Amino acid sequence: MPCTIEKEKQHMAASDTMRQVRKRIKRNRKEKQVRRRDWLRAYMEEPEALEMLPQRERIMPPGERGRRQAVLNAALATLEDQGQSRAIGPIPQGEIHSGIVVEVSTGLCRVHWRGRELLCPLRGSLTAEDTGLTNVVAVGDEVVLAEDGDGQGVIEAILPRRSALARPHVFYSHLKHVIAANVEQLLIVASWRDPHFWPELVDRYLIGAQRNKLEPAICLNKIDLAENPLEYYAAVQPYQALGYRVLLTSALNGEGVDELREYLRGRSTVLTGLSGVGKSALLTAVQPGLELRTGAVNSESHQGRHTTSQARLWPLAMGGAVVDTPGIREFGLRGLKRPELVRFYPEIAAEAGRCRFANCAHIDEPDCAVKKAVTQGHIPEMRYDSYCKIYATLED
Ligand SMILES: Nc1nc2c(ncn2[C@@H]2O[C@H](COP(=O)(O)OP(=O)(O)OP(=O)(O)O)[C@@H](O)[C@H]2O)c(=O)[nH]1
Ligand SMILES: [Mg+2]
Ligand SMILES: [Zn+2]
Repeated sequence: MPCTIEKEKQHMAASDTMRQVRKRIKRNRKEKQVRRRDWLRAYMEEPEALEMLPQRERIMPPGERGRRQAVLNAALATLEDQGQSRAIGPIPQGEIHSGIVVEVSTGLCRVHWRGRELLCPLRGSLTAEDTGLTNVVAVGDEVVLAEDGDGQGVIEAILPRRSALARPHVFYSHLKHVIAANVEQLLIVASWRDPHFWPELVDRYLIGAQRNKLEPAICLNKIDLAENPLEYYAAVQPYQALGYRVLLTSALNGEGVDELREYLRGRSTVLTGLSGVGKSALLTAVQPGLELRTGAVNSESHQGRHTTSQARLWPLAMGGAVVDTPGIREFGLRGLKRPELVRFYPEIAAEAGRCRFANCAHIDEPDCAVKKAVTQGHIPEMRYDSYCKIYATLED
């Protein structure tokens, strides 16, 4: 098997180099006839000789593209193999009446089951061992219950997840913590002020959504606190230009809440963002009966006070469900390698092909087309800044 992959990589590298050579030949047909013949001969006789071509020629060293592809495939493979699509515990034969976990606390889960809400312990044999995860059960999980005599239930098994929002655990960073299971969309909530809009965190969540295969959208809340709407229009424009859905809201005066309601209708959505941005306030505005606890932001630090302390799933009367989560300051991207980061910045990737060095990281290399595009205003500075900050935290 490894042998086949190796062959495939070599083949990819060779055909890619050939393609580059052909392109080059076409471009230079008129003025550089002699050189073209030299290249071709060099390639036919000694493919490695192409390594000696100046970097300006935009020809990657043999094997470079294959190497990049292998790194990327490895990254994607680890994402797919998150141990989340396996059932945990024995699944009974025949018809299953599963319940949905709406809240998890130590040793106990609140489960919606046959129209009732039960507090259920987990069967002791269920463990997260070998899953690469720190938690065996998460909000949104579908579980199989065994009823005991007193109308209470015990969680016997956790059904395979269709999707999940997971992030590296804060302390055991080689393991992941599932924030919410079986959700379709990730609503990244930020506030314009109190706490201040923080693009790097938004970008981290966007990357997290893509890695978790969830559809992201950005909600910029507290727009009532802006002096001039032009300020926040400019901040969200780069995201709109990339095709991300952006909702502009105020839970205080109701602006944008109708649009938010339509976005949530009939879908399962997890809300995430810093403490104090207004996640719980927005959900209460969408469905007034919810009356979720909200907490004032500290007037000096402009930070929230972690009012929501547990993730909780709420079914929506109009159809769909939302998971309100506690504010998260960090969204680690462990496992993502530096060369892969650019994939998550399409506007940077679009310019990267024109850099002098094929392996340009766009940080401090000479003749970097990306940096030039930033100076010329073709790439938003805000996005480039967050690219550099995130790049600095990743492994090679
Ligand atoms: N001015 C203004 N204040 C808002 C808005 N939305 C929420 N707030 C206030 O911001 C504070 C924090 O709101 P929460 O809903 O508790 O924030 P949260 O994101 O749920 O915070 P955590 O539960 O700590 O993660 C509360 O005092 C809200 O009243 C808004 O659109 N405008
Ligand atoms: Mg909250
Ligand atoms: Zn560059």
